[in-house]
Amino acid sequence: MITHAITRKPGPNFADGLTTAGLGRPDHGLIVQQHDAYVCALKNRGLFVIELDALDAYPDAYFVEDAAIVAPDVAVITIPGAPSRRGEQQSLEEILQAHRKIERIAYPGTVDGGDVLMVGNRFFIGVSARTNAEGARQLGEILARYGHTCTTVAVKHGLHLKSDVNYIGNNTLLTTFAFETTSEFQNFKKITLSKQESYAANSMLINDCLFVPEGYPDALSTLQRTGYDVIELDVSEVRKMDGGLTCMSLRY
Ligand code: CIR
Repeated sequence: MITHAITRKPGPNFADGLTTAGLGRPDHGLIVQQHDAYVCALKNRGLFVIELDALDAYPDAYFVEDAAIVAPDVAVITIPGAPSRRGEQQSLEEILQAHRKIERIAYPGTVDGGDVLMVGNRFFIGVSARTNAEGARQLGEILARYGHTCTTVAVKHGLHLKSDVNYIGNNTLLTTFAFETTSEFQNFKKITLSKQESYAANSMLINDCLFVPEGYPDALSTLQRTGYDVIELDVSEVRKMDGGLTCMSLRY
């Protein structure tokens, strides 16, 4: 049961963050509205939300998911893969130490939390342009010490593993074509999205509710058939910065 979330407000300079999306410059007023709606939706599902202030020096810092991994009994503070994001993790560590034992990734290992998919006590760690093999190795070793099983998965498409594949309960993965036949995921049932709707693979399960990005009608109707409550949220400005629903919170 998820009871807590940590979020961070997007700062006025959030549009200076990293992006490859090519969808135009995002609007600050609009992302603030979208972020507020996101936080509000988490609270409406009963979560206690710890809302952090923007970090002026780190325009991508509202993507809090990348700077830490929160497992049931440990939080692992990462070294983000992008040099411009290294330093976001400090203020998260201060919060998380009240809730979990803290472990840390050590350089030259790098890990972005967006590459870490948790399914019960199994973790899939994407090795990507951001999470290197050494980071994945260290994270695997730490999580194994806490009784978790880890499997690495090559991310050859998209920014992070969870840009393309997310767990939605009942042994089911919501995925794009990129991971449909990945051998590491062979024992899961899969819902594979069409190319046009692949962005909706970054949907987020919060207990008995699925948060889905707005604007993907086929994904929406498929997910409504799962029996979960489904909530659509507009994240158009977040998408322009290569982010999505899971990236904007740490959930535990
Ligand atoms: C970045 O490139 O690092 C940010 N602009 C986007 C990070 C998105 N995070 C995520 O998918 N977990």
